[in-house]
Amino acid sequence: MRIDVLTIFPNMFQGPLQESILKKAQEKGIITVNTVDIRSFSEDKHKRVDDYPFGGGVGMVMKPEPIFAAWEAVHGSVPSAKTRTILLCPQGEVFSQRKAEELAELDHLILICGHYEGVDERVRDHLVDEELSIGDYILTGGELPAMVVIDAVARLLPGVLGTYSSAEQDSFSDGLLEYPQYTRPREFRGWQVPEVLLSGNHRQISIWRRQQSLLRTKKRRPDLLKSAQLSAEDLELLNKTE
Ligand code: 9D3
Repeated sequence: MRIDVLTIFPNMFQGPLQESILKKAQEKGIITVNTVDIRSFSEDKHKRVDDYPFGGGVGMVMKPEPIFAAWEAVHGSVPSAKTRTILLCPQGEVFSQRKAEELAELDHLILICGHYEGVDERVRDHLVDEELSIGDYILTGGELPAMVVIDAVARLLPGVLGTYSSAEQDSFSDGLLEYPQYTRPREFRGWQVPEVLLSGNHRQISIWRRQQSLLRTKKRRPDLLKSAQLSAEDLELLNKTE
């Protein structure tokens, strides 16, 4: 997969892309991430990328010309690719695991990072296929959201994660929160690891974990519990709260 990121802050991407799994995914050639500095496409003598809003109002609006020029420089760079152009902006549809799975099927993503108070509407109308937000809180720009999308999509591509983690991902799809996990030592500052996990009784362990997942989801994310597929045993585990 090729990912082009159109941004006025290309340096923001260097940290996250040069560590850990995203670094490996690039080294393995599974993803290629190319940041494009929108400012370098400004024809303005001051290299301006924003301007005052027509009609007045506070803040600045990102100009269309440098964004269109930057897009034209990368669009078509993957021949016959399934390509999608996505604008990261607060008005977008909220990004989800389902959306990450959908995007992981494509060959070429072009991510445009919004900034200032907004982006000229002609970018949305004539360049962008889809707008995404990462949630209901206000950030300073679309760069961190673009990194979130890259991270969530990249880990789904074949070969990025080990087989163990990929299988684990399937179990997450039951839509419950994870159970509590422990490692050595058995006692830390007087706090014990739950006895059942040391018992060697694998049936009891998996029942305990399932119950913990259910109870935790009920308490913290009742919205998830409503859409989860629960068995008769699950309902029993939820009701017998010791
Ligand atoms: C004055 C109205 N604001 C819209 C809610 C203006 C505004 C605030 C913040 C315009 C742009 C931004 C910068 N944020 C993003 O570009 C952004 C974002 C976000 O702030 N939250 C969650 N997801 C995203 S995706 C892009």
